[in-house]
Amino acid sequence: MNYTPPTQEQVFAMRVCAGIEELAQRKRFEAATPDMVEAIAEGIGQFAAGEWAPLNRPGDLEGAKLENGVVRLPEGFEEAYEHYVEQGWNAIDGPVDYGGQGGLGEIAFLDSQRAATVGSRTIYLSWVEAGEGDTRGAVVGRGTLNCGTEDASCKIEGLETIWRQTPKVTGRGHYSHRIVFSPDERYMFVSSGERQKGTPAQDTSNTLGTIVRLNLDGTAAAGNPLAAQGSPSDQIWSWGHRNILAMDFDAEGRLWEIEHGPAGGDELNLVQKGGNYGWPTRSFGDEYNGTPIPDHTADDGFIKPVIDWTPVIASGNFFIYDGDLFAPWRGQGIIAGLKTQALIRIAFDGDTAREVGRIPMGERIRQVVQGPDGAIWALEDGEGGRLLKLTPG
Ligand SMILES: [Ca+2]
Ligand SMILES: [Ca+2]
Repeated sequence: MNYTPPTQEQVFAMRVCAGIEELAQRKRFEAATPDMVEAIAEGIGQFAAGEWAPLNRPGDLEGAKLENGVVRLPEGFEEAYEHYVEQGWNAIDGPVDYGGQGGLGEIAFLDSQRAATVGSRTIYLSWVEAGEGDTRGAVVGRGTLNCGTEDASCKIEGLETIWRQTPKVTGRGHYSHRIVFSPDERYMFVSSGERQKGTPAQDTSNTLGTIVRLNLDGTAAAGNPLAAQGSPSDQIWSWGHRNILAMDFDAEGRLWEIEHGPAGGDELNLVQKGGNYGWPTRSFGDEYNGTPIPDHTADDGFIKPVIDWTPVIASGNFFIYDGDLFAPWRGQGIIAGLKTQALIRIAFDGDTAREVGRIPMGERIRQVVQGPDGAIWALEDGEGGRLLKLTPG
């Protein structure tokens, strides 16, 4: 097993800082010159890394501000977090089932709702909820993030659960629960992991081991390939997936995903309507106990990975860069490497791709996102993990 979940605080901090950076800019980053993280910057020359915050809890950010004068936390940040955890979802469905590989999975905003001012916008969240008899499953909720115009305090209001992974099963593995939107913002794609159960990924009467394509209200979108089979099959866009923590659309509107293999066999896949990606029947990796799994072959009837990695890279997430600050990286995928403790770059050429760079970071990297100004934000994994803002060196 090569994946541990971020704390809920870390996920939240990452999205607040990078997804709605202007909020952070207004209240927190009145900062000072960021400290250079010399261990990273030296000898790499590709970027300078400014350390903005250690992230255990929002309160720790507050402490950092006092200690070194560099990092400041927006007052609204902590308020929003507390509202989110204690009032937001508890008011709807009870507590988040945090543990194993799940908890708070994703916070997502529509690109079209990015703005120079904070104001109000729709917020999409994924998390894990408990079911009957020691079972659990991922869900997606939607609400409104309202931020004050004067003090940047924020509240999530009207949070409703709009999608549930089906069925809930035992264990705490492979929720996936990533959220991305189609470029036209008509559809929400959610990665729905196979919950470490293997075979459900080939059974399209459930949504485990799939990517689902939904309307923005969480209902099955029209035109899905298994619509004739009824619910929940009508949500499915592709299947035969294992655990997808990384998904993004490229500039041409193609959806790419990276999924964790078992012992070996991490995959970059180009996601196609009705595609079956082979898990658990085929994998370039083998079971953790050494039991062989047949490799993908040309005639196996499944869609083959565009890149496969053995040993695994263990991606935390990835995004396709479209900013200006790192102009040579435009159009490339930037992957957060957990086990690899690196940022991994991949270049696309039509429907193919290849790895073109691996930047050692010295720590497990949980998540990378692109900020509005083209800077890259990277979050180290685990307690004490730092939030780094990367700009060209
Ligand atoms: Ca596969
Ligand atoms: Ca194999």
